[in-house]
Amino acid sequence: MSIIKQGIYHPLTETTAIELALNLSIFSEDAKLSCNEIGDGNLNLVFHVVDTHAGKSIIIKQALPYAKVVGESWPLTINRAKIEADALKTFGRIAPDFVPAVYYTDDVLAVTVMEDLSHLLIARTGFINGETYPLISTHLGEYLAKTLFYTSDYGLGPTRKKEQVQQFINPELCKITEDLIFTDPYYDAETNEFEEGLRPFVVALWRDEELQFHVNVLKKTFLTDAEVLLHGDLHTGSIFANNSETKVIDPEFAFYGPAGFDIGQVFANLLFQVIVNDKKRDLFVEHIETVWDVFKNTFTILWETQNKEVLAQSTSFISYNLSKFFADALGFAGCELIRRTIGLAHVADLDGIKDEQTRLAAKRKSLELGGILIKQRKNIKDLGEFIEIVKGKIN
Ligand code: SR1
Ligand code: MG
Repeated sequence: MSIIKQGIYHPLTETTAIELALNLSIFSEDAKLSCNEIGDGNLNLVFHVVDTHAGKSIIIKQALPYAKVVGESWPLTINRAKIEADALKTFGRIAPDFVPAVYYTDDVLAVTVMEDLSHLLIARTGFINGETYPLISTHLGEYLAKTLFYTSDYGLGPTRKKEQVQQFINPELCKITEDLIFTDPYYDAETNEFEEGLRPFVVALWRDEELQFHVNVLKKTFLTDAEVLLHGDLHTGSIFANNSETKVIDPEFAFYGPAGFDIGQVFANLLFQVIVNDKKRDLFVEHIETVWDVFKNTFTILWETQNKEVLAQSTSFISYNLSKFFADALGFAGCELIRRTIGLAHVADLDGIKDEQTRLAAKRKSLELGGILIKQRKNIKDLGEFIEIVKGKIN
């Protein structure tokens, strides 16, 4: 008898996840499956289902009706599973090399069944363990260029684009970002988490009216600039990698927003390694340069060859757009540096530093660099100047 309740949402267990997997005909009927819940993120259950005999495996991801990082007191729509599955399919059509394959979705159970990427490692974990993944920045530059161009008005045409804007309306997950990235770190909010040694710097930040003005402007850009379909949470915990492959996972925060947001999150999460990884700092600086160079070159080619908008193909207009993306990306990177240091949901790059003084010094650098990027984003004229500022602040 089936133990999966039909038509009703309920959280899966390792046993019911196996039953679901057998029902999908991905494995043979007599397969002996084993299953482990391996979710270590902030929001979802993740089941790893394996048929060792046939050498086959899948991932079953299920949204919980609350934020796992906080508990049942923070209810959350399970509709995010549909947004995530739709985004994986959309990004998978545009950039198949960099997105896991989706095998099955169930909107009632809020389940997505997808390719198992366990031959790869979460990039943040890999970086902390000393990996540098030589191709990750080239791959991310290409992924960003393709997903951001092909979902824009210029790559998709205005009618299809508006249909997609509608499909990816994602108010609850956007609200999390609006609060946790653009609001809470800038006042004494309950969600903030920081160690006492940082308090003087945090209080100074709460009193910095110039900073708050610029964060307000960036938040307005996030709220209103429906330029492209964003991943929406593109930190290094949303990327699987090894030395030859890169896969972008977890787009449950996907929505139409400013292109610079995804780029900025990638910059910021590479900057954490620039800040903490003395021995490999130059390699992570190079990764940031490569992400932008590959993004810019690939996006420009797509713009010039695939543009649906006749009048858009002027040098001055592409350069206007790239400058906007770059300035926005620097500002959003600054916001990400600050929120991951003093807000809810930190990063192990910083929190994992054992020595207190070293950790506090790294966190201060993150806050300072974040503030500079937010305030100076429109005055930083190019990549070279950005990198000079980073090096000046970190060394
Ligand atoms: C309550 S969710 C906290 C954070 O985890 C996700 O990965 C996003 O980064 C979000 O801001
Ligand atoms: Mg996530």
